[in-house]
Amino acid sequence: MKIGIVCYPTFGGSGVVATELGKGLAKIGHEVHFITYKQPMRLDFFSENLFYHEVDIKSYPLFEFAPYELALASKMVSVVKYENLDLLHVHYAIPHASAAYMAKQILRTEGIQIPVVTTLHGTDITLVGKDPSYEPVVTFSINQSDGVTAVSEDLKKETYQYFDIKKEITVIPNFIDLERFKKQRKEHFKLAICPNGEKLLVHTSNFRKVKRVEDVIQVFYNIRKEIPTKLLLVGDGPERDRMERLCRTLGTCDDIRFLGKLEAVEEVLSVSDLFLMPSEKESFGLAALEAMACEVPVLSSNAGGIPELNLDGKTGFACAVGDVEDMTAKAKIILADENLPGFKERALNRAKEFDIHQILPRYVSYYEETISKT
Ligand code: GMT
Repeated sequence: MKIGIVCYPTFGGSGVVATELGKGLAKIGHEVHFITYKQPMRLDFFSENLFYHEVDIKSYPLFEFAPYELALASKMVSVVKYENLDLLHVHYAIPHASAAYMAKQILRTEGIQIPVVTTLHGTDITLVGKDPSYEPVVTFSINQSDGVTAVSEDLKKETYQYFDIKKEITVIPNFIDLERFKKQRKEHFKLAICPNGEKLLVHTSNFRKVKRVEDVIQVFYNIRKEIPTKLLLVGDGPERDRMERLCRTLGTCDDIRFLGKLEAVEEVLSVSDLFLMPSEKESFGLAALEAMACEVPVLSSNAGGIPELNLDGKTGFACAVGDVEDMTAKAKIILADENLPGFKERALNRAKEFDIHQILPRYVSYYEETISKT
């Protein structure tokens, strides 16, 4: 097949999923055309089946906001037409699904039919999409898509709850490349960070409010009173400054390292004992899956789709959002020397259920089904 993939090319989970999906499809012989405003992260190599089309956003003094959606729709039209695409797969409803609808209508006037699959990732529904400033367009463009997928059962449920959706939503969970995300021998890292055999906690995110990074620091602070522990914070975003101030107030700065944005996050995960994800909302929790693939158990909130991935009491624990006391107690259970190996093994086994080789064929079948119906 010839597939066009539209996504946000930044560090966010939806962009990572879209990029890895495209790379996986290209590996098994499909031709994949990425359409975005910037070269996606992790797409920095040559493959005969991968193409990148940059959306050209023209500015003009009259525009306070350049109309990205129009530039995107125009680019979709030309790529579908000149590359003879069979299907467009847009990741994240806003504004990709509505731009795809516009492109589809334009192409129809030229006698070209292009099926559109929209994948919902989370904040496009739970945070941004249901805001009245976007809701009518989101509802319309989801209903106009030829196929709709969501990354968890919970996200599917929330979508039906908040929007008047007539379409069937198919759940295809996120996936992981186990050849990249696996425990690596990086003992020298561990020794450098934890010279006295301390336990190592880790959190990776885009440091937005929804991630509740303050709970990570608070849980760490509580554990450290009893167990020698260090904390690595990977990523960056709007909450970073406030978190640095919190560390100073709690007097924990010596035991916390802010690593910023890291491409090779698997190296840090390889030496970690516990991954923390106390998010307020999380449709799936891709970062937790990456940790589990590196044999790191997960202490999470039970928000959204996280419990579909992190099995409470088995691969870690899923506590109520904001219940820092319970999170501390559960973290201590996981970190106990007699429990940790079991949690690590079960985390890895669970991650294997989301192996890209198992999930990718589900997208391929979904594409074939959608094309045959259009
Ligand atoms: O979590 C974010 O802020 C980024 C966001 C995105 O759209 O890139 O992540 C969402 O999509 C990921 C990939 O499907 C999911 O793993 C995340 O759980 C989801 N985030 C939220 O629902 C908050």
